Amino acid sequence: LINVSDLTTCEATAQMITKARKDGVELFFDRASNMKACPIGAESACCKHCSMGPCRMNVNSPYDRVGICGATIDTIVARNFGRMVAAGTAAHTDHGMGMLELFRDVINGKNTDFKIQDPMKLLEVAKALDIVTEGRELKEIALDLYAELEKTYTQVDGEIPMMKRVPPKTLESWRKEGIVPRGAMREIMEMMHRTAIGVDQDYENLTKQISRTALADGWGGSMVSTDITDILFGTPSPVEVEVGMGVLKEDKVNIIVHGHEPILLEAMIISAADPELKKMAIEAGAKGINLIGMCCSGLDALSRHGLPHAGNFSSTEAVLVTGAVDAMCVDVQCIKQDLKRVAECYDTPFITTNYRAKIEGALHIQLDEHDPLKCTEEIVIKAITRFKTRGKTIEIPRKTGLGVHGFSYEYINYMLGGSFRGSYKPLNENIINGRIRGVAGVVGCTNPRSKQDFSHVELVKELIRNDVLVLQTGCSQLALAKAGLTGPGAAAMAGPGLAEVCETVGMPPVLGLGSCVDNSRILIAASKMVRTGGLGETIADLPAAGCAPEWMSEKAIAIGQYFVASGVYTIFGHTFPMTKGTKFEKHLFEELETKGFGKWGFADDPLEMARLMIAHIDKKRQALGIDK
Ligand code: NFS
Ligand code: SF4
Repeated sequence: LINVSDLTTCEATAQMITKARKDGVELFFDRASNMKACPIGAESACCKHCSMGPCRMNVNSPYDRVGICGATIDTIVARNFGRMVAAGTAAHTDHGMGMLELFRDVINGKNTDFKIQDPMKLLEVAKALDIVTEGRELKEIALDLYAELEKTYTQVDGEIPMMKRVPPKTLESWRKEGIVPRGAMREIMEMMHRTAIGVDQDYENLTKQISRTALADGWGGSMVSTDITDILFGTPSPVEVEVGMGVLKEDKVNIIVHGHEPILLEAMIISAADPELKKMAIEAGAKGINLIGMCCSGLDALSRHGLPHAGNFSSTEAVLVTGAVDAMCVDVQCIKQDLKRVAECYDTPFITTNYRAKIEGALHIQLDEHDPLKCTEEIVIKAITRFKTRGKTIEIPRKTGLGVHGFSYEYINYMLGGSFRGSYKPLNENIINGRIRGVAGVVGCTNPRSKQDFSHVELVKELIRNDVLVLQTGCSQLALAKAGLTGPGAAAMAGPGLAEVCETVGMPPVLGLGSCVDNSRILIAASKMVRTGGLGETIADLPAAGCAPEWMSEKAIAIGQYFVASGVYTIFGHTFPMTKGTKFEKHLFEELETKGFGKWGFADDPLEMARLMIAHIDKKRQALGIDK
């Protein structure tokens, strides 16, 4: 067995891996060390798109053969990459579509448990999409907004609505390249079609559709999801939150919600506050109900309501090992199938709630969008019952990280500009005068094939030390939160320029923006920076870079590609689904930049990631003539 200290830098997770080994319970860390990655698959050099194959290429000499149909290595790697982007885009857009349907049901009174919490944001998004708002009822505007946003998914021709928010020069370059998305369903369908046997066999042409599909995610499905969720449940503003397994309470009924669509956790918040259920919990001997989020659903509720959060993707099995979880309920995405078995080992009820994501043998309680509390109340009751029969072997790691989260792009405006929905001018000015060297997005998953949290934390430390302001989302944000770097105190670790800005404004140098779909907040922030002026005309001109140091999901590849297509240099860590020395590699890693897009990068070491990002930021500063 591998040393626990080589698997994670999260103390709580380390403690639970040790306990699980003692308890004889296998976790995914140990499976990852036992499962050797296939060297051909790791470089994406195989194809199984038809039954003449599967065909394997030679990664050491990629051009020495072709597939049975004649497909070259570039075709094979590009097609595989395209299908990853299609899958990732499908995940984010299906999630966004779900939120949009909920919005429609709320406006039409089909769901009465929720109501519109941020009408101001509703008006703002409507105005951005040229919907008339003057002298009209909110409901009328909302219905128009629904109809407009539905096009993000279903439109077959034309440009998706959010293209109106793209900086004009960036949009112009997309039009020239023919990559403006029409509608997500159309783009995903075409991507799947073009990557089938015998269709698109030109890696440059495939790359165009790969970009178009990814843009339908970032500026489409994900962006709609973020905006609609803000409208329904409130736009985040800074809130102090405790993160880490120490948020579990020995004397309370602990319920964990893990997954991605905010509806389950929002409904759970209502049920956990229900006086009758609270009374039931107290009668069972508990001091109350302790609701906790994990992964992206948790990040949504953490940003909006300051709900405590137990940790990221690599800790979802480990948290069950505490024995203190009285129920874990899940919806879609990043739900490891083995959670069911680990939960069973500790007598924790494990419940799936979305018909799209059942787990063989697991209890399923369907959440009905029109009556969501029926499902969540049943889960709370199950958790209370389990609390009553809890075993004695509970072990809760003490450690938590206290930090500030919930930085929407609107709030960044307000914070730096002085008035709510004010301006990005102060941010741009601080970049131009050099106090802030540039902006970095550090995002994405954790992965058991790399030491949990390590690269996220070391990379961010190095960036802020060099005066780079860091924006965060996803499991990466939680890594930094647990490490205590999301509080204002972290300014002490920042370079002198960034520290000065942070102290003046009273903000941390690391701004947590929320879940993975909230990467769209970074796109809007970038767009505002361009529109504000002084930093070039396209997103590609900004002194900015992105990184997902420990990525694992296809969703991450879709996100990376929409950042690259939007103009951002994007580095992925530890692995990359690419055969080295191919033309497709050169295309993604070099040529796209010469066409005015961003480009992909790869690095294994966090300091190397930081070096590449800072060098890129400096290159952009130089091009803007602000390198002093
Ligand atoms: Ni993003 Fe959220 Fe985490 Fe990765 Fe999974 S939870 S959507 S995919 S693992 S950051
Ligand atoms: Fe092989 Fe071509 Fe079939 Fe792929 S599509 S499995 S390369 S024959």
